[in-house]
Formats: sequence, C-alpha cells, structure tokens
Amino acid sequence: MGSFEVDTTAPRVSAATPIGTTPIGRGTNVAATFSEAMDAATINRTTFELTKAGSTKTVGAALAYDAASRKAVLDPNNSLAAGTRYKAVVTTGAEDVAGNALDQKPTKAGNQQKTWTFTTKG
Ligand SMILES: [Ca+2]
Ligand SMILES: [Ca+2]
Repeated sequence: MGSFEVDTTAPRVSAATPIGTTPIGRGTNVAATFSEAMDAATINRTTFELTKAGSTKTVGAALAYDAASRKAVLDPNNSLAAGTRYKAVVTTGAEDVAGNALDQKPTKAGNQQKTWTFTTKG
C-alpha cells in the first residue's frame, strides 16, 4: 500500500495587480497570481471579471492563464477610461487542480472571492 495526500486546501489569490491608490496607465493589464496550480478551465471570463466600480458591465478583455507561473492576465480590448476606478474580481468559481474552490479568507466560514480596486490616470 502506498500513501498519498488528498489536497483539501483551498486556493487563493496570492498577488493581484494593479492595486492601490496610485493611478495607473490606461493600457495596463490586470493580473492575478494564485497560491497553487489551478484548473485552467475554471479560469475564464466568468470567474475573472473587470468592471468599473459600481457597474456590473464587464470590460471586454482577452484572458490568458499561464500554468507555469500560476498567473492569469486580463488584457482589456480597449484602453481603460481615464480617471476611473475599476474593480477586479476572481470568484469562487475558480478551482485548483483538485477541484477545491477559491477561498480568499481561510479563517472565515465559507468561500470568499478575491476583489481589488485601482484607478486609472486622468
Ligand atoms: Ca489545493
Ligand atoms: Ca473562507
């Protein structure tokens, strides 16, 4: 009999860019790096979204997930609006290769999505 470990640890976003209050260029891509290998099929435009803050309209963008770096990059189709606050979300629909859903706050009950905001240059 061999032994094996079952992965029951939920993945989370370990790095998100751009983030914070310093205005960023309107051509900047939005990226999320995960804490572990993800199921690429679950990293898509439904689970990684970009909207203007306060809006539900998703910004059109190309999405690529690189398994080697565990990094997903959203490349907006058009320049982002000037002087505008945007919100990025990675939902709990994103799963690791073992099928565990994203849980950004392991110490809090249930699964929590990852959200972050940034503002473009005016
Ligand atoms: Ca895991
Ligand atoms: Ca949790």
